[in-house]
Amino acid sequence: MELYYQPDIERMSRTQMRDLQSKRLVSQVNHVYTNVPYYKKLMDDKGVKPSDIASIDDLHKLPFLTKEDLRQAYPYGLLAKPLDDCVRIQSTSGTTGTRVVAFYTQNDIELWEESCARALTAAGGTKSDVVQVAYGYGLFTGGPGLNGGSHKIGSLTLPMSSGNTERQIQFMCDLGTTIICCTPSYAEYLAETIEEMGMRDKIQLKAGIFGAEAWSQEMRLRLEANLGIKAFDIYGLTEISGPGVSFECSEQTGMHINEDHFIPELIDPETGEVLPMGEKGELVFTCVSKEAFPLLRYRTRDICILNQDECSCGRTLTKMSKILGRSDDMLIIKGVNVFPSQIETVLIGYGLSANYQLIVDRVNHSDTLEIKVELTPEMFSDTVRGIEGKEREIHNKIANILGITSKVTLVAPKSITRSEGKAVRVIDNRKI
Ligand code: DLL
Repeated sequence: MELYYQPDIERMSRTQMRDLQSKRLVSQVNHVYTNVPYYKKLMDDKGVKPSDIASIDDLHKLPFLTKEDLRQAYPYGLLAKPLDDCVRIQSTSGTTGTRVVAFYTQNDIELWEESCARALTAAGGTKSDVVQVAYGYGLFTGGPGLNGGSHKIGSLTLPMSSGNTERQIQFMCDLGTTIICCTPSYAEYLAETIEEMGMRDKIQLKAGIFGAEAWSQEMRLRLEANLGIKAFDIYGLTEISGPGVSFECSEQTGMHINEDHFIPELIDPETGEVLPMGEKGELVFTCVSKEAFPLLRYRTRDICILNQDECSCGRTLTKMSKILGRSDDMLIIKGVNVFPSQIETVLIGYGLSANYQLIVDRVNHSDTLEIKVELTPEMFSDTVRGIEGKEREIHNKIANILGITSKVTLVAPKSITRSEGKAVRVIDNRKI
């Protein structure tokens, strides 16, 4: 069986990796300074010259890039190659009104697909697998990224895109899909529907590659049990290339970062100060191999922890924890910082489904939080315990953990609108 992986890169010593990163960084800074007037100005304003960057120890001297820079430079202002050399764009719709448009040369596509191929390989993927890609295709990076990765390892690729759930399941059974790639919320929906269609015995899945939105360890265990798979997290963002910036291996204790291409740093989101390994902070990436859209020190707003502990899979690539929240969408309710994932953990702890919505409002100058969560079908038919008692219990638990009161509403299965892509977890009416 042929495995697609590069042990020389994924398993090189820390010293070798630092040397490789330093070499690529120096050349990338020169490329960007020479070809991107927008970034040259940022560096000039900060008084940094390309010659000041001799190794990754100098990375901290470079200015940060933010979504605001992307907005200002839209659409071509951060392009580092002539448009003639670009072969693709991908984009996000941008829920906050900031659209990201990323450009790719053919080499950039290769590099991105290779990152996804490494992710599939780490999840056990080989040329003998049938990979069903149920992420959206089109401008969203999920479908094209995993599709390309799957081709690279030589798997039979089903470019299903998202939606049309019954057809997904039919194909899954007929063609013997072994690896499913989709958002974790869509995976839950697939699992529910497989159960309803009585197809559980007919599926041959062994692994799921789930990302593009935050999901908890509790959700992992449930997906693994319901689909009979091992569930792997995958992370990425359009600005940096798409899925495959980092990926989980069999150890499932964090996602290995493809740091030969994307150098990670962790910073204090308030001060911008670089934090040591093991601390919790905002993830920042510097793209050292990309040609067309190579962002340097890009602030992702994603909060996580980095570590370089030895991994049983043998990879030496730095690992990032699951995303613990975002430095910009963290909810502040009645002055308390709330990450939706904290609430999700409580809900799943009560055996509830992961289909929930947090509705935040302001009534008489005071914040309110309503937590709408779906009962599982078993709970819905169990009238013995009483819904009100359960709602009170969850309310008390959340009050205990977060220190805020909320209105908990348990609703019937399937009454919260399903998304075929990323679930809409938070509705903040205070901003409207
Ligand atoms: O979501 C790329 C992707 C596609 C990743 C498929 C994984 C699988 P964007 O639409 O640009 O790109 O959104 C990027 O989504 O900054 C995170 O906040 C969030 N995100 C992505 N992966 C994860 C994950 C794609 N595994 C934004 N866990 C990022 C938590 C994630 N959040």
